Amino acid sequence: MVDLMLPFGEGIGAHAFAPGAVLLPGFAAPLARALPGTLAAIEQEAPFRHMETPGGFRMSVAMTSCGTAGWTSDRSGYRYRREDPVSGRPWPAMPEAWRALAHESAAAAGYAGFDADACLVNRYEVGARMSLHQDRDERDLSQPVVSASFGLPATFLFGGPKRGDPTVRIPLRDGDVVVWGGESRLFFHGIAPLRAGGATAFGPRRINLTFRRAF
Ligand code: MD3
Ligand code: FE
Repeated sequence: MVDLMLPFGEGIGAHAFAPGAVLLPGFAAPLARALPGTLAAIEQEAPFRHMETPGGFRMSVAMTSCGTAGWTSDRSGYRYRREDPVSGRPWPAMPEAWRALAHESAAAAGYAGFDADACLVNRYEVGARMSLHQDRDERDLSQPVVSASFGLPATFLFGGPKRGDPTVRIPLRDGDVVVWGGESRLFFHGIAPLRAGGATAFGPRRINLTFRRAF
């Protein structure tokens, strides 16, 4: 546990819980108040949608993106694109406060100079889940991924470099940030089905932002 004094953290600590991964509890709390309005603006240009996996399954998580690159999945595979295939237009701009959060979080975790060009916005309703996967569609896998969680808590499933490796369950709560770099960058991970909970400022759901350097 290392103490940090940074603009996004208020007397919080950082926990390194896997090789290269650092949990920054509450680090994203300053973004929470503006989140519903910011999401509404993004959603207006690039609505949440349930993408299809290459194998033909509908994802239970609804997704959209902002930034110069957005992540997409369809029958032809996973990839980042400069345009949203739904509108044919560029993705909405990444809000400056979000970009700054990603940069400051990465720096606090020891990854200076992180400049995200993509923010994938995941929306979980009760029951939605994300099965175990690796994130490897980004060009430079030496760049970390920064994730920020809002709303209902979720159980994050964290494995190892091989699909069959045992998983540990880590609670991710409103305002938590995790920086995934080093070895953990390619570890298998997922989200257990979201459990019902109380209300949030944006309804009974969870929002996860993942910041990436895609191109
Ligand atoms: C570890 N999202 O979008 S966030 C994803 O809560 C994704 O929506 C989950 O996995 C969510 O790809 C988990 C934590 C996370 C995100 C990206 C990672 C952990 C990661 C990339 C590499 C290693
Ligand atoms: Fe992932």
